[in-house]
Amino acid sequence: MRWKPLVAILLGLLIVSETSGKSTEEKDDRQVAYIVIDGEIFKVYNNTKVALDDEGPSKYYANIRELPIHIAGMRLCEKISKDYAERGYVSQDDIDILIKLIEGVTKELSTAERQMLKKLILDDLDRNFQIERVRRQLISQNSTLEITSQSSSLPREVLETLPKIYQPWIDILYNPNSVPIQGLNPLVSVWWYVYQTSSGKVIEYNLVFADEDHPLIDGAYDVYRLWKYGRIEDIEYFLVLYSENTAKFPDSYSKDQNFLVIKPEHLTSNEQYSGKIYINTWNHMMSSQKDTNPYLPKKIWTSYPLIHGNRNDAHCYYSSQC
Ligand SMILES: [Ca+2]
Ligand SMILES: [Ca+2]
Repeated sequence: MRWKPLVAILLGLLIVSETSGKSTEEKDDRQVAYIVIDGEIFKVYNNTKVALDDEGPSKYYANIRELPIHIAGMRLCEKISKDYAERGYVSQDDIDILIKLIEGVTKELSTAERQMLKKLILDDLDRNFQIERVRRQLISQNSTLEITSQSSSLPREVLETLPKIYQPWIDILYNPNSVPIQGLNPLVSVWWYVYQTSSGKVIEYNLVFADEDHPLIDGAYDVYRLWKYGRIEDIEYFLVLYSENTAKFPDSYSKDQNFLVIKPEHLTSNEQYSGKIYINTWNHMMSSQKDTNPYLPKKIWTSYPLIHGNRNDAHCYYSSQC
């Protein structure tokens, strides 16, 4: 009968931790205040902690003393994105200043790490440009078919193409000893949207992950994404060309890259759609045919929140910028 006292102790510990957890939250809630800077509203807890992203499952808080750097970073990201959209290139000085600002709220990077971050930022700018191009193409072929978001009336082409998503467990489970790939980046939701084009129906699937973790410069890259997108969640997409049963990955194709690739390439390709989506890299590049990490155990997602909306709807649901 020795287990009884042990169970009682364990239950006691659970009750204590539950109670203390709640009291901390209540204390935070009581002391919440707001600060408005340059038209943006920030939530401040206990006069010290600022919520920079508290939409969706992943949160990002910063010390209030760092707030001016974060705001400067957000504004510079806006300018860089605008310059890139208008001119097709950006000032190297702006990118260097952006990286200095990122270092100001994370840590000093080595020369190699700075180069790595610069490449990630330039790839990201280019990628958004390409994604916008694909969206315009779809819309120009689109006869604006809007389909209801009621799950009871999910269209047949969505029911028939819902993906099974294969994600490595190391990306999902929390592993504090595996720095910086600590996990906790599970699939959060799947968004669907149907375009009626001149060559048939095209289903857009956006997959939302709680975060993504770069193997070497995760903190710095997270801050860039936070400034640029107003969220920590990572959103990747693919299209299913229904009549051909083809999956198209615009800048989201992994090819042969595997999970821990240091300098991932955002590739574009079409494959026969298998109904399976393999998440092959840490930044969630995909393939419908090839698992590039056959030795990593995986979670197969067959259950997930399924939400009607396009890429921008998914972005705005999780971003503090919309
Ligand atoms: Ca991360
Ligand atoms: Ca990603």
